[in-house]
Amino acid sequence: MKIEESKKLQFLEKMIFIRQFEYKIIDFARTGKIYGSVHLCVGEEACAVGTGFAFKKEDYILPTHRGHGQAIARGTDPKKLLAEISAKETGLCKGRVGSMHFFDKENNIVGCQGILGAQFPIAVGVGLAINLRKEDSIAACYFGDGTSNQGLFYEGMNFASIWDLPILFICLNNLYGMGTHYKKTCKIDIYEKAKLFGIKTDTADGNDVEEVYEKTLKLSEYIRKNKKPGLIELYTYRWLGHSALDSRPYRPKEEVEEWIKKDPIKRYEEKLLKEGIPVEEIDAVKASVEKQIEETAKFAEESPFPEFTKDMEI
Ligand SMILES: Cc1ncc(C[n+]2csc(CCOP(=O)(O)OP(=O)(O)O)c2C)c(N)n1
Repeated sequence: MKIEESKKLQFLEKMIFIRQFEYKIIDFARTGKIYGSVHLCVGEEACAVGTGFAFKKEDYILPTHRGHGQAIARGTDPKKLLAEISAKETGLCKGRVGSMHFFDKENNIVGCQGILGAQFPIAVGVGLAINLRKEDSIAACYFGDGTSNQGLFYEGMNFASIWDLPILFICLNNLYGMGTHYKKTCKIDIYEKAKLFGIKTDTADGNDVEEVYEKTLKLSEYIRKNKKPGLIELYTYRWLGHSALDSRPYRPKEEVEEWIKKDPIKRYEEKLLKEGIPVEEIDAVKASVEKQIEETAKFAEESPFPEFTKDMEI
């Protein structure tokens, strides 16, 4: 598949943006601007961007508890997202739900779930609604490797399969569910589980944005055309801890180093340079991201808290 140069630069820009957005959240957390837990997707940017760009406007998206990147790649306004994470009135959901439960009506993001597996029955409902309304959309349901051990995953697969629902299940296999390697909890990989339900599957290098994009696009078109579910498993790595409190003692140093060498952003930047995209264009992308991030942070910082919190001590 030939991907236009302008799209390639958009891939790069969005990946860099997502990474900087997540690091900005760390800044916010360290300086007391965020309350509660946040789950960051540094290292997994190619999964968010490669999938997000493969969907149509009318598709429905169900991100994970680690869903900032998935939403930004989909088109969510990052200012409203950071304001939401900072519990501000200008947030996507008026600052009421924060990092793990936001939705974005404008972009058909029908909600993230803090309860692992809760997205599966919701995706089944969305898939059923698409069929009943005879829409041309699909539902994209993201989940992690650890979440595939929830009973709701199997029920969701079964309903999607027997009712021929247009759902794309996207497994972000970052190797760990909190501190446990997926090989300790799954005898088989996650795409193999879906095969047991007669669901069409694929796998991709989750650190290769173009491969993720092309394979997601192909499987999405199959789902759209045939009104049948599919599952894609993306192999990637979460660079940071599960959440802010996790110092990652369970991961061998060599493993972390090996995955950092496969940095999806650095790798893509090198690929684009090799293809002849001038370094000035890449530098311009980086400068633009830096500016956007500062504007995003300023917006969130300067936004007011909801009125009802004014007498609360935090
Ligand atoms: C039903 C339920 N059980 C446990 C938790 C606590 N919990 C939050 S994230 C997580 C690990 C999820 O792992 P995975 O699905 O692989 O996603 P990742 O965090 O690696 O992105 C756990 C156990 C929860 N939120 N919901």
